[in-house]
Amino acid sequence: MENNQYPFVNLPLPYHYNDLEPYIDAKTMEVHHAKHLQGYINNLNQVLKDYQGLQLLTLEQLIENADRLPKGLQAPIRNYAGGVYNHRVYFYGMDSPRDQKPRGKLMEMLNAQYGNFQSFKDVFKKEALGVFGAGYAWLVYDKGKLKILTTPNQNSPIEQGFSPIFTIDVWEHGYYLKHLNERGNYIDDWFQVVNWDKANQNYMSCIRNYY
Ligand code: MN3
Repeated sequence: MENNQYPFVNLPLPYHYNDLEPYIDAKTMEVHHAKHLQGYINNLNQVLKDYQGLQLLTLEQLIENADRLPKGLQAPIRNYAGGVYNHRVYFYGMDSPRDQKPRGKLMEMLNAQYGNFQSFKDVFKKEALGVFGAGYAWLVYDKGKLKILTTPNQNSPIEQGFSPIFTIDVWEHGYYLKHLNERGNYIDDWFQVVNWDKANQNYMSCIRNYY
């Protein structure tokens, strides 16, 4: 991940805000990236400003070590470093709608574990719908296998040692302008813009690091 240390900046996305239309609207993307993610970046920099030791840690290291930080820092680091990391995984995990199917080794593993792509989507959607309030649903890699899990707020699965393949942000700010209260429609639309090349790359690097 680029810009992985203090001071954090909001990197431009590798696509335009309107490139995910008609599935995710340009206004939502703009507010989400330029306002919400920017807010997390500003808050994280503000927290780290007075802690030179912590400024040397990567974004991942900050999150992975959150429970070893002084009590007063744990929640801000979890919320803000998590907010930056999780949003980056979410934004980089999307691309303009193309061939909306997994490929390569990732597709083989999804088929092996879930039967077929549709069954995987059904399970993933059910989990994402089940997130109470704000949070994320993730496909992660865990010791040789894929796993679907959810996290509340800005908690990140890397704190528990899981490696993300992709994530969907189900905070309402990610879909309310277009999909209103219909989170299920948003999840269906998000599946049309998943960047499966990126997902497969993430999966391949998980496999390489595991074996
Ligand atoms: Mn968000």
